[in-house]
Amino acid sequence: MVTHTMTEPTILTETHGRVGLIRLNRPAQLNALNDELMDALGAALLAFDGNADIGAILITGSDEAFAAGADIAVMADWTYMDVYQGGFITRNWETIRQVRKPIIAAVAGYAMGGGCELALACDIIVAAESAQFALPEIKLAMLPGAGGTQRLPRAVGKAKAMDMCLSARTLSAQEADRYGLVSRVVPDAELLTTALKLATQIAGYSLPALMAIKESVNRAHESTLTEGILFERRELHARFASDDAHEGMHAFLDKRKPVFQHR
Ligand code: CO8
Repeated sequence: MVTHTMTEPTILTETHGRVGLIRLNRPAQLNALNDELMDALGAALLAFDGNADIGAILITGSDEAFAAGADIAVMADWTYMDVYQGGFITRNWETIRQVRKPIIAAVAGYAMGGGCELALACDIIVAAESAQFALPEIKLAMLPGAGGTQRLPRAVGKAKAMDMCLSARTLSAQEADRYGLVSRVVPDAELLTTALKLATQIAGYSLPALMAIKESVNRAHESTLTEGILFERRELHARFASDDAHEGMHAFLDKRKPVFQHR
Protein backbone atom coordinates (compact mmCIF):
# COMPACT_ATOMS: atom_id res chain seq x y z
CA MET A 1 0.00 0.00 0.00
CA VAL A 2 1.35 3.48 -0.94
CA THR A 3 0.13 6.41 1.17
CA HIS A 4 -0.85 9.58 -0.76
CA THR A 5 -2.13 12.93 0.47
CA MET A 6 -3.15 16.08 -1.45
CA THR A 7 0.28 17.67 -1.05
CA GLU A 8 3.31 15.52 -1.83
CA PRO A 9 3.94 13.45 1.32
CA THR A 10 7.38 13.70 2.92
CA ILE A 11 7.47 9.93 3.34
CA LEU A 12 5.85 7.02 1.53
CA THR A 13 5.03 3.78 3.30
CA GLU A 14 4.47 0.32 1.90
CA THR A 15 4.24 -3.16 3.35
CA HIS A 16 5.94 -6.17 1.79
CA GLY A 17 4.78 -9.22 3.71
CA ARG A 18 6.03 -8.70 7.27
CA VAL A 19 8.31 -5.80 6.26
CA GLY A 20 7.30 -2.18 6.70
CA LEU A 21 9.06 0.01 4.13
CA ILE A 22 9.46 3.77 4.61
CA ARG A 23 10.77 5.91 1.75
CA LEU A 24 12.00 9.41 2.55
CA ASN A 25 10.41 11.62 -0.10
CA ARG A 26 11.70 15.19 -0.45
CA PRO A 27 13.64 14.68 -3.70
CA ALA A 28 14.03 18.39 -4.53
CA GLN A 29 15.84 18.88 -1.19
CA LEU A 30 17.78 15.60 -1.33
CA ASN A 31 15.51 14.36 1.47
CA ALA A 32 16.64 17.10 3.88
CA LEU A 33 15.00 16.27 7.19
CA ASN A 34 12.52 18.96 8.26
CA ASP A 35 9.99 18.72 11.09
CA GLU A 36 7.19 17.54 8.84
CA LEU A 37 9.31 14.66 7.58
CA MET A 38 10.64 13.73 11.02
CA ASP A 39 7.11 13.82 12.50
CA ALA A 40 5.84 11.59 9.69
CA LEU A 41 8.83 9.27 9.99
CA GLY A 42 8.33 8.94 13.74
CA ALA A 43 4.62 8.23 13.32
CA ALA A 44 5.28 5.61 10.63
CA LEU A 45 7.98 3.94 12.74
CA LEU A 46 5.69 3.76 15.77
CA ALA A 47 2.80 2.48 13.64
CA PHE A 48 4.93 -0.34 12.19
CA ASP A 49 6.37 -1.06 15.63
CA GLY A 50 2.86 -1.44 17.02
CA ASN A 51 1.61 -3.55 14.10
CA ALA A 52 1.68 -7.26 14.98
CA ASP A 53 1.91 -8.17 11.28
CA ILE A 54 5.25 -6.37 10.87
CA GLY A 55 8.53 -7.97 11.95
CA ALA A 56 11.15 -5.60 10.52
CA ILE A 57 11.28 -2.04 9.20
CA LEU A 58 13.24 -0.75 6.21
CA ILE A 59 14.06 2.94 5.70
CA THR A 60 15.35 4.13 2.35
CA GLY A 61 15.74 7.33 0.35
CA SER A 62 16.20 7.90 -3.38
CA ASP A 63 18.93 6.78 -5.77
CA GLU A 64 20.59 10.18 -5.23
CA ALA A 65 20.23 10.68 -1.51
CA PHE A 66 19.31 8.78 1.60
CA ALA A 67 19.17 12.21 3.25
CA ALA A 68 21.40 15.27 2.95
CA GLY A 69 20.92 16.19 6.61
CA ALA A 70 18.74 18.42 8.71
CA ASP A 71 16.98 21.09 6.65
CA ILE A 72 19.45 23.98 6.74
CA ALA A 73 16.95 26.39 5.17
CA VAL A 74 14.61 25.89 8.13
CA MET A 75 17.30 26.06 10.83
CA ALA A 76 19.25 29.06 9.56
CA ASP A 77 17.44 31.70 11.63
CA TRP A 78 16.48 29.70 14.69
CA THR A 79 17.59 31.03 18.06
CA TYR A 80 18.78 29.19 21.13
CA MET A 81 15.35 29.66 22.74
CA ASP A 82 13.62 28.28 19.66
CA VAL A 83 15.56 25.04 19.81
CA TYR A 84 15.86 24.75 23.60
CA GLN A 85 12.23 25.40 24.40
CA GLY A 86 11.07 23.57 21.29
CA GLY A 87 13.08 20.47 22.19
CA PHE A 88 14.83 20.34 18.78
CA ILE A 89 16.07 16.79 18.02
CA THR A 90 14.59 15.39 21.27
CA ARG A 91 11.09 16.22 20.00
CA ASN A 92 11.03 14.05 16.91
CA TRP A 93 14.49 12.71 16.01
CA GLU A 94 14.68 10.40 18.99
CA THR A 95 11.47 8.53 18.23
CA ILE A 96 13.61 5.97 16.42
CA ARG A 97 15.15 4.94 19.75
CA GLN A 98 11.75 3.79 20.98
CA VAL A 99 11.38 1.26 18.18
CA ARG A 100 11.90 -2.30 19.40
CA LYS A 101 11.76 -4.11 16.07
CA PRO A 102 14.85 -4.30 13.82
CA ILE A 103 15.32 -1.30 11.53
CA ILE A 104 17.41 -1.55 8.37
CA ALA A 105 18.64 1.52 6.48
CA ALA A 106 19.11 1.05 2.73
CA VAL A 107 21.41 3.91 1.74
CA ALA A 108 22.23 5.16 -1.76
CA GLY A 109 23.87 8.50 -2.50
CA TYR A 110 24.26 11.17 0.15
CA ALA A 111 23.96 10.27 3.83
CA MET A 112 25.12 13.61 5.21
CA GLY A 113 24.76 15.12 8.67
CA GLY A 114 21.40 14.15 10.06
CA GLY A 115 21.03 11.67 7.19
CA CYS A 116 24.16 9.86 8.31
CA GLU A 117 22.94 10.10 11.91
CA LEU A 118 19.56 8.63 10.97
CA ALA A 119 21.32 5.71 9.30
CA LEU A 120 23.54 5.29 12.37
CA ALA A 121 20.43 5.09 14.55
CA CYS A 122 19.20 2.13 12.51
CA ASP A 123 20.27 -1.41 13.43
CA ILE A 124 21.75 -2.48 10.10
CA ILE A 125 22.97 -0.30 7.22
CA VAL A 126 22.99 -1.77 3.71
CA ALA A 127 24.88 0.64 1.46
CA ALA A 128 24.82 0.98 -2.30
CA GLU A 129 28.20 1.53 -3.94
CA SER A 130 27.18 5.17 -4.53
CA ALA A 131 26.61 5.83 -0.82
CA GLN A 132 28.59 8.67 0.76
CA PHE A 133 28.71 9.17 4.50
CA ALA A 134 29.73 12.41 6.18
CA LEU A 135 29.10 14.54 9.22
CA PRO A 136 29.84 17.94 7.63
CA GLU A 137 28.19 20.09 10.33
CA ILE A 138 31.57 21.67 11.14
CA LYS A 139 31.38 23.46 7.78
CA LEU A 140 28.27 25.23 9.13
CA ALA A 141 29.96 25.92 12.47
CA MET A 142 27.48 23.44 13.93
CA LEU A 143 27.98 19.99 15.41
CA PRO A 144 26.57 16.55 14.61
CA GLY A 145 23.77 16.87 17.14
CA ALA A 146 21.44 14.00 16.33
CA GLY A 147 23.60 11.35 17.96
CA GLY A 148 26.53 11.57 15.56
CA THR A 149 29.27 12.42 18.04
CA GLN A 150 28.15 9.45 20.16
CA ARG A 151 27.14 6.74 17.70
CA LEU A 152 29.93 7.29 15.17
CA PRO A 153 32.84 6.61 17.58
CA ARG A 154 30.97 3.56 18.87
CA ALA A 155 30.70 2.35 15.26
CA VAL A 156 34.13 3.22 13.85
CA GLY A 157 36.31 4.16 16.84
CA LYS A 158 37.72 7.52 17.90
CA ALA A 159 40.31 7.95 15.13
CA LYS A 160 37.91 7.80 12.20
CA ALA A 161 35.10 9.54 14.11
CA MET A 162 37.28 12.53 15.02
CA ASP A 163 38.53 12.74 11.44
CA MET A 164 34.98 12.74 10.06
CA CYS A 165 33.53 15.15 12.65
CA LEU A 166 36.43 17.63 12.70
CA SER A 167 37.37 17.68 8.99
CA ALA A 168 33.99 16.81 7.42
CA ARG A 169 35.69 13.92 5.61
CA THR A 170 33.35 11.95 3.37
CA LEU A 171 33.55 8.17 3.40
CA SER A 172 32.77 6.13 0.31
CA ALA A 173 30.64 3.03 0.73
CA GLN A 174 33.73 0.84 0.56
CA GLU A 175 35.51 2.90 3.23
CA ALA A 176 32.39 2.86 5.40
CA ASP A 177 32.31 -0.92 5.04
CA ARG A 178 35.98 -1.28 5.90
CA TYR A 179 35.65 0.92 9.00
CA GLY A 180 32.54 -0.81 10.33
CA LEU A 181 30.01 1.96 9.72
CA VAL A 182 27.90 -0.19 7.38
CA SER A 183 26.96 -3.86 7.36
CA ARG A 184 27.06 -4.65 3.64
CA VAL A 185 27.80 -2.94 0.32
CA VAL A 186 25.93 -3.90 -2.85
CA PRO A 187 25.67 -2.55 -6.41
CA ASP A 188 23.16 0.31 -6.64
CA ALA A 189 20.78 -1.67 -8.84
CA GLU A 190 20.54 -4.35 -6.15
CA LEU A 191 20.14 -2.11 -3.09
CA LEU A 192 16.41 -2.33 -2.52
CA THR A 193 16.06 -6.00 -3.47
CA THR A 194 18.97 -6.97 -1.21
CA ALA A 195 17.70 -4.87 1.69
CA LEU A 196 14.14 -6.17 1.26
CA LYS A 197 15.40 -9.75 1.09
CA LEU A 198 17.38 -9.20 4.28
CA ALA A 199 14.44 -7.51 6.01
CA THR A 200 12.13 -10.35 4.90
CA GLN A 201 14.56 -12.94 6.22
CA ILE A 202 14.80 -11.15 9.57
CA ALA A 203 11.04 -10.56 9.77
CA GLY A 204 10.50 -14.30 9.31
CA TYR A 205 12.25 -15.08 12.58
CA SER A 206 10.51 -15.00 15.94
CA LEU A 207 9.68 -11.39 16.76
CA PRO A 208 10.17 -11.54 20.55
CA ALA A 209 13.58 -13.16 19.98
CA LEU A 210 14.51 -10.39 17.52
CA MET A 211 13.44 -7.75 20.02
CA ALA A 212 15.44 -9.40 22.80
CA ILE A 213 18.54 -9.57 20.59
CA LYS A 214 18.24 -5.93 19.51
CA GLU A 215 17.85 -4.81 23.10
CA SER A 216 20.80 -6.96 24.23
CA VAL A 217 23.16 -5.75 21.49
CA ASN A 218 22.20 -2.13 22.19
CA ARG A 219 22.86 -2.78 25.88
CA ALA A 220 26.51 -3.45 24.99
CA HIS A 221 26.93 0.31 24.55
CA GLU A 222 25.18 1.20 27.77
CA SER A 223 26.76 -1.05 30.37
CA THR A 224 29.89 -2.73 31.70
CA LEU A 225 30.67 -6.20 30.32
CA THR A 226 29.49 -7.82 33.55
CA GLU A 227 26.18 -5.93 33.48
CA GLY A 228 25.74 -6.59 29.77
CA ILE A 229 26.39 -10.31 30.16
CA LEU A 230 23.89 -10.41 33.03
CA PHE A 231 21.31 -8.65 30.84
CA GLU A 232 21.99 -11.11 28.04
CA ARG A 233 21.64 -14.06 30.44
CA ARG A 234 18.23 -12.81 31.62
CA GLU A 235 17.13 -12.42 28.00
CA LEU A 236 18.36 -15.94 27.24
CA HIS A 237 16.47 -17.40 30.20
CA ALA A 238 13.36 -15.51 29.10
CA ARG A 239 13.51 -17.30 25.71
CA PHE A 240 12.53 -20.48 27.57
CA ALA A 241 9.20 -18.80 28.36
CA SER A 242 8.56 -18.34 24.64
CA ASP A 243 6.58 -20.81 22.50
CA ASP A 244 8.70 -19.92 19.49
CA ALA A 245 11.97 -21.02 21.12
CA HIS A 246 10.56 -24.48 21.87
CA GLU A 247 9.11 -24.63 18.35
CA GLY A 248 12.46 -23.54 16.85
CA MET A 249 14.46 -26.17 18.71
CA HIS A 250 11.95 -28.99 18.13
CA ALA A 251 11.66 -28.10 14.43
CA PHE A 252 15.44 -28.40 14.16
CA LEU A 253 15.37 -31.81 15.83
CA ASP A 254 12.43 -32.92 13.65
CA LYS A 255 14.28 -31.70 10.52
CA ARG A 256 11.37 -29.43 9.51
CA LYS A 257 10.81 -25.69 9.10
CA PRO A 258 9.70 -23.96 12.30
CA VAL A 259 6.32 -22.26 12.39
CA PHE A 260 6.70 -19.19 14.59
CA GLN A 261 3.70 -17.58 16.28
CA HIS A 262 5.74 -14.56 17.39
CA ARG A 263 5.07 -15.27 21.02
N1 CO8 B 1 19.03 21.27 3.92
C1 CO8 B 1 18.27 21.96 3.05
N2 CO8 B 1 18.37 21.86 1.72
C2 CO8 B 1 19.31 21.05 1.24
C3 CO8 B 1 20.16 20.29 2.08
C4 CO8 B 1 19.99 20.45 3.49
N3 CO8 B 1 20.73 19.73 4.37
N4 CO8 B 1 21.01 19.58 1.32
C5 CO8 B 1 20.70 19.86 0.04
N5 CO8 B 1 19.67 20.73 0.00
C6 CO8 B 1 19.02 21.30 -1.19
C7 CO8 B 1 19.92 22.34 -1.84
O1 CO8 B 1 19.78 23.59 -1.21
C8 CO8 B 1 19.40 22.33 -3.27
O2 CO8 B 1 18.21 23.09 -3.31
P1 CO8 B 1 17.95 24.12 -4.55
O3 CO8 B 1 17.90 23.22 -5.75
O4 CO8 B 1 16.65 24.75 -4.21
O5 CO8 B 1 19.11 25.04 -4.59
C9 CO8 B 1 19.02 20.88 -3.50
O6 CO8 B 1 18.86 20.31 -2.19
C10 CO8 B 1 20.10 20.11 -4.22
O7 CO8 B 1 21.34 20.31 -3.53
P2 CO8 B 1 22.68 20.76 -4.24
O8 CO8 B 1 22.37 21.66 -5.42
O9 CO8 B 1 23.59 21.32 -3.21
O10 CO8 B 1 23.18 19.35 -4.78
P3 CO8 B 1 24.69 18.87 -5.04
O11 CO8 B 1 24.55 17.56 -5.71
O12 CO8 B 1 25.46 19.96 -5.71
O13 CO8 B 1 25.33 18.69 -3.57
C11 CO8 B 1 25.37 17.93 -1.30
C12 CO8 B 1 24.83 17.70 -2.72
C13 CO8 B 1 26.88 17.74 -1.27
C14 CO8 B 1 24.70 16.90 -0.38
C15 CO8 B 1 25.01 19.34 -0.84
O14 CO8 B 1 23.63 19.59 -1.10
C16 CO8 B 1 25.25 19.61 0.59
O15 CO8 B 1 26.40 19.82 0.99
N6 CO8 B 1 24.19 19.64 1.44
C17 CO8 B 1 24.30 19.94 2.82
C18 CO8 B 1 24.89 18.79 3.58
C19 CO8 B 1 25.01 19.16 5.03
O16 CO8 B 1 25.69 20.07 5.42
N7 CO8 B 1 24.31 18.39 5.87
C20 CO8 B 1 24.33 18.60 7.28
C21 CO8 B 1 23.23 19.51 7.65
S1 CO8 B 1 23.25 19.89 9.38
C22 CO8 B 1 22.63 18.49 10.08
O17 CO8 B 1 22.24 17.55 9.46
C23 CO8 B 1 22.60 18.47 11.55
C24 CO8 B 1 21.83 17.27 12.12
C25 CO8 B 1 21.27 17.47 13.48
C26 CO8 B 1 22.01 18.44 14.28
C27 CO8 B 1 21.45 19.78 14.05
C28 CO8 B 1 22.54 20.83 14.07
C29 CO8 B 1 22.89 21.37 12.69
